[in-house]
Amino acid sequence: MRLAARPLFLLSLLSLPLLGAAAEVDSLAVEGDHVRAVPPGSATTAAFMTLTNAGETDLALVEGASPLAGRLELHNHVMVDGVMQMRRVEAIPLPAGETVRLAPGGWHLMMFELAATPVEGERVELTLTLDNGETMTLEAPVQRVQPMAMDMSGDDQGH
Ligand SMILES: [Cu+2]
Repeated sequence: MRLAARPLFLLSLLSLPLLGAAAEVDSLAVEGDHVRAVPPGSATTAAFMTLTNAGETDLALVEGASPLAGRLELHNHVMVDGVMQMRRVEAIPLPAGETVRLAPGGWHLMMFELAATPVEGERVELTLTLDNGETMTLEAPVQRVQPMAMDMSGDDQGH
């Protein structure tokens, strides 16, 4: 039952320190993390954020997980024969000194097998794993996200 299941994976705001959505692991800063609000019954959604590697060592995001999603994949959009398609990738590179945006039409965290519908205003726990073994956990707010115009023609809509 959807409503009963929700507290298992959506965090209680009362139990959280008031740190905001940003998180930091050593040299990596996360800003603007959010999960796309989707219509009830949707099987998938996506998470977006801006990652800045302020250190001197190249990093890569190699894994993501969330209690909301039975499966989470790293995705990118690529142009194939003039058509934008989503592709699973093994890693999202985070070069030293650079800022990488996970945004509609580009890199994103694809969330499958949703345990419930993420509703605007809620927060969703996301755990990111880097190639150096470090992990960070975010509490990403659920927000409405405009799909990229090119997504509208295919079944990749909204990712
Ligand atoms: Cu995707």
